[in-house]
Amino acid sequence: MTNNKKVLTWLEEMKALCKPDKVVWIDGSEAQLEALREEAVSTGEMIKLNQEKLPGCYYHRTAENDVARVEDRTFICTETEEEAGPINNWMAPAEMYAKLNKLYDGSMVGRTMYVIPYSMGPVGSPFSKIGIELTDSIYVVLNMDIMTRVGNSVLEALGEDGDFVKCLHAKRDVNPDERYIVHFPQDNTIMSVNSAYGGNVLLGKKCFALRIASYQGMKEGWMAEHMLILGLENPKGEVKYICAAFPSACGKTNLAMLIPPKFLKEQGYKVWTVGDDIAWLRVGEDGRLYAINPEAGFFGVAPGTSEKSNFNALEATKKNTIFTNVAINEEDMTVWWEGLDKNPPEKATEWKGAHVNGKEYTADGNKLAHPNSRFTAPAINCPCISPEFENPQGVPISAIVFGGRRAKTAPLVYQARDWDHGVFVGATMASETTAAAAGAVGVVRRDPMAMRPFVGYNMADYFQHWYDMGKKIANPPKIFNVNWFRLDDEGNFMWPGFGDNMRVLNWILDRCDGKVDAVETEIGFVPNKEDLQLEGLDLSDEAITELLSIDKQAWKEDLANQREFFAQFGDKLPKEIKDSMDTLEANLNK
Ligand code: GTP
Ligand code: SPV
Ligand code: MN
Repeated sequence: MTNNKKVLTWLEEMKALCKPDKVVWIDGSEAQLEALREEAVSTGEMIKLNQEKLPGCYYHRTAENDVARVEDRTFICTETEEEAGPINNWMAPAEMYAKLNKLYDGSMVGRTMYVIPYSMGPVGSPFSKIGIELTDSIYVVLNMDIMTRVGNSVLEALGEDGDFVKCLHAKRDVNPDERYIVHFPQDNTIMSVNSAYGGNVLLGKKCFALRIASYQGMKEGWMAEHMLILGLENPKGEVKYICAAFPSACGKTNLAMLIPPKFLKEQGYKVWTVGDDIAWLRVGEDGRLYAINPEAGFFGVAPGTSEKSNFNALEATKKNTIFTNVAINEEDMTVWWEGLDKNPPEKATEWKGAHVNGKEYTADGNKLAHPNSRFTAPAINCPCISPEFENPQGVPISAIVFGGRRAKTAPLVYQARDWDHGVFVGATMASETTAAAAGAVGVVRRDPMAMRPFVGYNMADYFQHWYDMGKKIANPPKIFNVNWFRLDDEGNFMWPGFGDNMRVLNWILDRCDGKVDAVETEIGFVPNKEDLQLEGLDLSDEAITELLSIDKQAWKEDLANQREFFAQFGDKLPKEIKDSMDTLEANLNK
């Protein structure tokens, strides 16, 4: 345990509030975790899967009303409303604490409070930060153990006087009307109540590593971003690193673990995964931007994950993995989800727990797995995990890529003119909403830097922070935007995506190396067709032209929407954004 007085004092206060029967410190030992797994199985909280086919794997089902992040119940409670800004829900801290304290009061009577010391980032890395999560859910303990570095080594690193993020989670009765996911950035505190779903309760992930960390980064001169990190190895054995920010369920895990098309694989191209969801970025002594992945596992979207689409992710889930809200194949106690293969199990338990004939059930258009069902897999299981995954200094970033789901408007790829224009490209991102958050799916909304749900302070200040960082990075990464999701008039994806995205990554790195020219358009640089490696693709010349084309009318409409979106920031909006909109307008009117 620890002599850290701040930890002990806070723990006593939280015990007095929640009134658990028992307090258990998580030490990170396999024996303790195994006992918890057994306990969770005995109470039905988890189901043990086929231990021959899926050793160390378990299944968990959440309540039907508790299957995704809840953005409308997520709050940033800063002293003033202006500090939280117009995008975040806000309430005065005193008022929110009073409201929450009533909900936590006695919430753990008859239950156990688990104390989870965890590190975001390798223990002891200069990038890393420590959190302590108190929870009454074994599911949370076991997931946190996969997703972060947990246990005694963290307490040692914290020492007697170290600071940490205070995280309190109580499951209660998962009442959606009293569900709150609340951040107090100025108090280093996160409070989550009435949920048991991933992003709402694994408080190291979105709550700490993005919302609190983005605030810390703004204060301390670094960045916390919703980005994958990958290393692309060329046939000479050189590895260059790329960060990419796509909104939830828009392809980060897939891109991070990409397997190149055959002809590129044969030439020696390869992708290494450093991270699939979150990057913490700092300026290195050489003036380059360096990134670490603060997480230790993947909390990935299950549906659509197959041997063909993402072999590496699927491999990662074959041992020591927790599956949430997928379907169970009752025949052999393995798992199934839409897109795994074309063969739904006949004897299946669908995600809500009903026993069904999977073939008949899916034939009627029902889904066996929830669209936001997930796997929690240790990063070390991934066959393409980067040798730099644990590097405490991080990896140097050559390119930053933004992207979203856009049926129209956004071309396959374009490059920003410079850092400041790149910030504008990120700030004007828009994407169709997905099942990763509760609410409507498929609605285009502005999602700057894929951070709309995750910036822990005023987004106008966040934009300014990006501009400020640009001034500190002597050798900044080049900035790009991609869109794998353009649709043709019949509603089919025009670009094959997945492994073939490697073709776009190679163009991006060629641009970083100054190896290829590009066409300057109204919105930035797009590829010359002949510079894209298109061999072996079933793609007509018209289709590729269309994918790279700029529809001026559509962009004029987008610009009008940008102006409307940015207007809500009033005088706080950085002048650079306004200038970039004016430049775009002038370009489109030329
Ligand atoms: P979060 O974990 O929510 O942050 O999601 P993510 O950004 O990691 O998305 P992920 O890679 O899990 O992909 C989400 C969905 O998009 C899956 O159903 C994928 O099959 C699909 N997808 C990923 N890449 C592509 C692509 O290149 N083209 C198409 N058409 N679909 C893709
Ligand atoms: C996302 O929604 O972006 C996720 C899953 O990565 S969650 O942990 O629920 O946020
Ligand atoms: Mn994510």
